[in-house]
Amino acid sequence: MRFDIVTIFPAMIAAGLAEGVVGRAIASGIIDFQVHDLRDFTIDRHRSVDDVPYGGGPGMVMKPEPLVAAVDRIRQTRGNPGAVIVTSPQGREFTQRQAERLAGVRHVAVLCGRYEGMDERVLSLVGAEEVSIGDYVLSGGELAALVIVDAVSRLIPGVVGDGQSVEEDSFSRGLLDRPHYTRPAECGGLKVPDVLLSGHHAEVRRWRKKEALARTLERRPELLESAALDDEERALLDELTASEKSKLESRK
Ligand code: 4FV
Repeated sequence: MRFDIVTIFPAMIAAGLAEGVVGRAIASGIIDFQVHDLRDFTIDRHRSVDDVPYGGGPGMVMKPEPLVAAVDRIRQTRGNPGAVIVTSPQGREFTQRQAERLAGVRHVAVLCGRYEGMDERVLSLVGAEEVSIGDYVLSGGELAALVIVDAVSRLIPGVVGDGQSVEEDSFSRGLLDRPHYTRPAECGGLKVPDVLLSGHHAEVRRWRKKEALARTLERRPELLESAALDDEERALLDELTASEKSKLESRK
């Protein structure tokens, strides 16, 4: 998997990807990743990356020329990315599905916004898509770029040691994750559910499915509409909704 990140704060990106599974994947070469300092693509002796907004108003806007030049350079030196992303609150919501799509693209460039954002013409000039990591305003797109690179990298074979844990990830099947426990069996008076100490693998698997469904039903019921449930999960969900209904009935 190849990533190219364009930013005015290269050190922030390098630091954010230096540790953990992604850091190791970069060190081992599974992930080929390059950061590009936007100031290297400026055209004036002040290395300006921003300018005052047309029409007046507060703040500054990122100039189009350095961003276009940076993407041109990436295309010349690193090959044509399958996706060019601009991280911004105006973008399409970033989801696990989007992460899977980008993992399939194999080469992604990300342009990090700063100030009030980029000149709108950049999007069409470089053929970029806007992606948002959430409905809040960051001081820059770098943290969003790190979120995207991390979520996509985990899906690349060999990045996460035990591939199984990626398959069982939250949202990989559209459900919230089940609870996790480890030693000691009792902590602060709180016990680990007996089923997990039982050694009954089938019972454990059934309990974990039920817990993931119960959490999703309680906290994010809208996710159930698009979740890929197997027969056992559909039966468990029917049980859960039935008991929900009876609880509601009993309250009346
Ligand atoms: C953002 C988000 C975000 C907006 C102005 C950078 C900032 C500044 N990016 N998801 N939410 N970006 O807030 O992706 O340019």
